[in-house]
Amino acid sequence: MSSSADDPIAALATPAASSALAVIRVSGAGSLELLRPLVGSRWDPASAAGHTIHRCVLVDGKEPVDEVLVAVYRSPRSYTGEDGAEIFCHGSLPVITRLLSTLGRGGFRPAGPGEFTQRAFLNGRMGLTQAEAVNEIVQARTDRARGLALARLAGAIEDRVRRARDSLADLKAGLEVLIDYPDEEQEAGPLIDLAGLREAREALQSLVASYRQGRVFQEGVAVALAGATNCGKSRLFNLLLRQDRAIVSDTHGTTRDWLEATVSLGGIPVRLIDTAGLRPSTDPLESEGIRRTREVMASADIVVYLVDGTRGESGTDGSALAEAGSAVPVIKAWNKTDLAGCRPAPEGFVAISAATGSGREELERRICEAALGGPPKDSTEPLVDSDRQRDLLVRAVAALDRFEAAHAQGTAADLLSVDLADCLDALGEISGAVTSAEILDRMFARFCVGK
Ligand SMILES: Nc1nc2c(ncn2[C@@H]2O[C@H](COP(=O)(O)OP(=O)(O)O)[C@@H](O)[C@H]2O)c(=O)[nH]1
Ligand SMILES: [Mg+2]
Repeated sequence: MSSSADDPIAALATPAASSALAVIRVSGAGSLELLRPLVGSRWDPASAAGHTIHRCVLVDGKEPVDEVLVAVYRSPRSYTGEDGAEIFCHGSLPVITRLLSTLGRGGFRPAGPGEFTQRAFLNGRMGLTQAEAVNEIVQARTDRARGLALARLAGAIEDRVRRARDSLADLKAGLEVLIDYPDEEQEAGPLIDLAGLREAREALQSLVASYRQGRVFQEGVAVALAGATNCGKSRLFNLLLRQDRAIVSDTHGTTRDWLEATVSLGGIPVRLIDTAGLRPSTDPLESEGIRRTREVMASADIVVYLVDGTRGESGTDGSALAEAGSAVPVIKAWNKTDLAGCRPAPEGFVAISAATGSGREELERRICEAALGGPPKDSTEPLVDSDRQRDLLVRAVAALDRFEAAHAQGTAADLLSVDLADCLDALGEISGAVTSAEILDRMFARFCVGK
């Protein structure tokens, strides 16, 4: 993919599957002229105004292909900043395939992944963190992840980075004065505003710290439910899913394979895994199930380990807990607290009843905290999701730390300005003010085609 080109491109923006409607997007210099022979003779796309919609039959040569709506966009008031259109056609695979091949013969090149958004960035329609947010909102799996991505799309991160960058650029200008007129300091007082620098550092560091939570809301976590046979794993699985998925039975060893389903807990996409119960077994099928349970427990992000409170903790529980606890965070739950024969939950266990649902909120809160590595941040705080952004933020903060240390040692202004320049470069790369074609190509390659 060439990142400077504005040649006409086309791509399907909706899934290649049968649906009521599909949207095909075209963009690039001359794209409206290229549409002219495809729309019949009733109107001329090349002379249509921007933000107008036209109903027509698209033709392949003389043969009609589909009746469609064409939304026309004019540069620069379009998503990409170029002339372009969105074609709303019927969502059948034959229609989609035929229209794409017609457009291809008509002079449009198939777009690469993220190419529309890449052009939007290159044409100044959005900053790089917003371009990344476009992909994040497309990939969001919970309502919370959607909200966080939308805030980034609106510029939540862009704004913070720009503010820090502006104040550091002022600082750099002050330093430059010191370099050019070294005697100025005595007369003008210190030109280095350390308070402003620290404030910028704080703001950037808090974005770095938000990365883990940002990732968790976007990527989600795998949570394995484990424990002895009949402790209530499958019933808890169904309770957390709010749906009867797993077979619940008082026959020991009912669940043999593991089952999984995705649920949103506190806005985090959680892949919940119900496993075969742990107990010594001579049944080869059950033993295989138990072997898989151990694998799932070791590879999960979090293990919820259940103990049947009417039976208490066994030796098997003790060794399984020790094994899992050395690898992943374990939340211990004491189940069946609704039964009269249930013993009080020991220290360190969350008391729950998979039957009545009591203790569910506390268990869900503990799962979220374990996933986020602490209590969730205030929902108005922007969270960084991109590892590219995080790495650059870390670089910017490290440069500021070097600056402060060097300043404390009385280092000369021209040397100090090197650290500041490094910080400003890193911040410039975050929003894309400073960037290379190679970085852009790598970033947009992760997008879907049509975005
Ligand atoms: N009273 C009560 N019964 C439960 C509770 N949790 C599970 N059970 C029962 O315990 C038995 C085993 O449950 P199940 O979920 O299949 O256990 P698993 O082997 O760990 O998956 C079933 O009869 C469930 O109805 C609970 O919290 N309270
Ligand atoms: Mg089960």
